[in-house]
Amino acid sequence: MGQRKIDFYHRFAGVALEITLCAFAWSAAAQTADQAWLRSSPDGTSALQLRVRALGNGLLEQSAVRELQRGIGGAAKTSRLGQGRSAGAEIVVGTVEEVRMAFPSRPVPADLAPEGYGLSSTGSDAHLRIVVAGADERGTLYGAFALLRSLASEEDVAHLNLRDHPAMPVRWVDEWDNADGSIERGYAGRSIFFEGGKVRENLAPVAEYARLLASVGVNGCNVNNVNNAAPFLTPAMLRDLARVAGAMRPWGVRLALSVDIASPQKIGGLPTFDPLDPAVKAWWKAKADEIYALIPDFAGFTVKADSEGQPGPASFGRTPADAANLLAAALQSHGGVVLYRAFVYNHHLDWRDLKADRARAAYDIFHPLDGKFAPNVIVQTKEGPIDFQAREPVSPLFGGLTQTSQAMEIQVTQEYTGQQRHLVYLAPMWKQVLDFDLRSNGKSTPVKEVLAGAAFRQPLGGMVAVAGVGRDAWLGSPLALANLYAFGRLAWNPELDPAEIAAEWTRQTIGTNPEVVRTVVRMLMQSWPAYENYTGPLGMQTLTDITGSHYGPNIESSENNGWGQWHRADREGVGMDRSVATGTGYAGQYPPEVAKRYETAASTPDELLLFFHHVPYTYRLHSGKTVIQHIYDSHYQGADEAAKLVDEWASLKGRIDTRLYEQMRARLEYQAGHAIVWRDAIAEYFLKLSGIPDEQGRAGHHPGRLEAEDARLTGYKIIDATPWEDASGGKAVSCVLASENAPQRSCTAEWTYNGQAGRFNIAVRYFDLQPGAASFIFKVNGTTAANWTAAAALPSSRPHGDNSTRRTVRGIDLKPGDVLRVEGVPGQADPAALDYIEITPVGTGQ
Ligand code: GCV
Repeated sequence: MGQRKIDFYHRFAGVALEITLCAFAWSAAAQTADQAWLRSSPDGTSALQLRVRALGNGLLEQSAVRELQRGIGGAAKTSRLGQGRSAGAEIVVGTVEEVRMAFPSRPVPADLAPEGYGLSSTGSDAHLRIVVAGADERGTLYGAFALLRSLASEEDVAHLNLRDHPAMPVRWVDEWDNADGSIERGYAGRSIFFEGGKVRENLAPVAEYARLLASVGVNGCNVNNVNNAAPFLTPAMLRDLARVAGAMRPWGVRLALSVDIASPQKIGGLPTFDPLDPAVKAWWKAKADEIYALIPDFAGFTVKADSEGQPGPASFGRTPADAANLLAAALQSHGGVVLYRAFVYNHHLDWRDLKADRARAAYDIFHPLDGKFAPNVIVQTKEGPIDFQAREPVSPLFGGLTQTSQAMEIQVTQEYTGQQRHLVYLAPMWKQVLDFDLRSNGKSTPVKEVLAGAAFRQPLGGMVAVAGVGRDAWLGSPLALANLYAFGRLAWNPELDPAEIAAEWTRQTIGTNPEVVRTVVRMLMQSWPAYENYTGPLGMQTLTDITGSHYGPNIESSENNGWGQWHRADREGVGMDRSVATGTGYAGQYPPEVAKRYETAASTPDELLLFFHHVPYTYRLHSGKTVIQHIYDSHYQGADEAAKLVDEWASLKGRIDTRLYEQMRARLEYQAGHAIVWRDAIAEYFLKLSGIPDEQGRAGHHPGRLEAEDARLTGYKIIDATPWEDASGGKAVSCVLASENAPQRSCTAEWTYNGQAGRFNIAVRYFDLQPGAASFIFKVNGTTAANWTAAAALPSSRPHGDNSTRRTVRGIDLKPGDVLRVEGVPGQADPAALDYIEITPVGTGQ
């Protein structure tokens, strides 16, 4: 879209526009799109005298008109636009054919691509007419949203003449919702679709979600988990699912379902689910017919098979192509597609075998099947070869399937990237992947062109985001919504710049004040590099609890098991040798130019070095640093960057909605504290393992830290942390509940301050366990300086990096001899476990 400077508002209002977030949006009780980026008039009326009309009667055109009325009303109210000056002006919405018939003399784009639109305006003031012409009905809706985005971005809508269309046909979200209302890897409460084994009665949030999706061009929503999908194909559930499809239909979002390939046996009563068995084929055909009778615009199936315990065609010696084509045949006459996931791997690998490599699996299994898939099958591949880590190389499969339509799966729900408790704007990562040039046949082959079907001339292709929205304000954290927005925008146009997308989102969501926009964009853009720095840099992957929560640090959890997320850290060095010459051979799965780059440590970029090579800790990076020093430096840098996010946000106080400000302030402070938990766990783990000190003397030295295990303890018992790196010094104290009959009422840890007199910030690091809510009181010389309840919903029920939390009490005056005391009061099963207090002079850190 062009960068024309606005005079629309001046035309209508003659006032400068500065939209500030309205308080109603963040406090709304019902779950609405207003909680995300679609702001509308508080009372639903339009203050702007601008007629909006549709030329046709189609459902989507009506939605487009309603949306324009609502959006323009909102812009008018919030921007205090004057009334009446635009009387007579109008916005007209229609398909290209309708526009041509209504305005025969008006030039109309003749060759719009499917789902595309043209926006144009003629006349001025009372005679202004803006025409939204869609290639089809969906195009009219997308055009309407584009017009609203132009308004929010202050572009000149009085001189419009532009057209646009989506780069890729498949732009879906996948939800991993279970029928019981839980969501696999969801971090925003319970399902908006299901509860108690059924579709929810109230589907208003589903309609609002579809509205949000449509506003960024998303055209499909797969509503159920890829694990345990069989119950979703029962006749009763399908009838209920038709209501879900109905709720999304006005927004052009088609329903899709994850299916269990063993369904003919599990729910169909057949003795087999062999994809080549005629009875199985007939079962799927009848099932597809049943679905389309209920949901005529049904989009298709997503399949996870032979993966992580899900059944698959391998049980019968059949291939993924056999299974995909079975489903494709059933859907074909109805226009449905199959998204067959390439996330197929053996999770019982032998970790002692240095040639074993999970990263190889997708290519090894799917590349030999290239050309064998039916035309309505799309192979859906995660962006990297492992599993949504903080950084991975691009999956080589994108270059390995030249005769198959492909989609890329990414995660909006932040499974391995902070679970929405950490601000991590992922669009820069996705953009790197989209732009990555695979150099297939020695020619430019960026991933985005593969997904558009253009690189290898395939009929289909696209992007799919595992979204994980729930009832808690969609994604739990207000700023996490920038990821959902950015996914839609990049799937529509992968050429867009993530910073521009962030600015666009901020203007629509938080405010248009240029300083506010600059600050929020800076924060978003800094957030992924910061997270990568304090979790797992150099391509080591996220060094988290691989077999559990996927949240806090747990460095060895990936080793000595069959899951294959190995980093192979030992006393001498770290990293996985994936070279062809001496390693697993994974590097050789890329087209030759890229394979050559990754084959040697010297030619591999620093950020992926340890993904491809096992090197000594003393190995020098291109940056000139040794690997071990980089590990120390990046973790300290990442934690500092997380602390800066708090300061940046603080600069917005009073300039943005108060409730939003407070919500995010608390989240960012938590993140800054948890970044220190991460930093210390990893820096100290590698210090101990390598025995090589940090040149800057930081790792393992914490001058202001007073350990709980060294305190004068009353009631508290010293415990060993597991893993050891998750608590400072490997130990903590726990106010262990003695027994149900004689529970500990409270415990205390007390220290005498021996440092210099001055003013300090004092961080208290404790463990906020599930279930229960312990409380803490921090006292200086017997006077309470702070008290709080530890009631956050963090993973894990034992003291662990998942729930290790820092709370900073600021501006405390201390002199030698002062007594510092933490009183912990257990709450249910939360024993008020405590790690340390840390005293830092004000102005020198957290
Ligand atoms: C739906 C990872 C996640 C699983 C998820 C799986 C997948 O392993 O941790 O929760 O299962 O990916 O993508 O199928």
